[in-house]
Amino acid sequence: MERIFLGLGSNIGDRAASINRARRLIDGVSGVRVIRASSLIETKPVGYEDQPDFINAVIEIETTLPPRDLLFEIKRIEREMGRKETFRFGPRIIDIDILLFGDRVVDEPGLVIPHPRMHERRFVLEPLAEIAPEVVKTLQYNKAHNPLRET
Ligand code: PH2
Ligand code: MG
Ligand code: MG
Repeated sequence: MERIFLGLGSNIGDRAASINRARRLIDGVSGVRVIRASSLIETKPVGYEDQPDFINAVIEIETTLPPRDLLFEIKRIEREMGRKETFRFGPRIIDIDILLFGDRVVDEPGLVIPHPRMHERRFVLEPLAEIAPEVVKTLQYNKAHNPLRET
């Protein structure tokens, strides 16, 4: 069984309600089931700092959908929840990112898996470690032993 993890974030409006609603909408997609959810944590904005604090969480799902179709459903839910395109790393009512899709590697326009910045983001690693500590250990092992790593 492939283990699939999604990152959720919100820093506009009722942030906790938006995370919970996103979780329910994801669970409601046909062919998708949420099997584990982390706690909600409050985090300082990373990347672009002049914006409100976030609430973040990570969920584990099972799905029969391939990554592209899952991404399509995620984008539909973001739109349905009122997400407006602002600027990169800017404030958002909901952000849903595919972090890991088993051990698949995808690098296409608009879809990169594993999520390229997840390894350096505490707002991802902390809730991920809560629901899947062995996955975070593997990520950190791979990062430490990858001969192509920088520095
Ligand atoms: N998402 C970003 C940029 N910065 N910072 C926090 N704390 N949480 C986020 O979810 C987040 C961020 C881009 O998606
Ligand atoms: Mg994001
Ligand atoms: Mg996103």
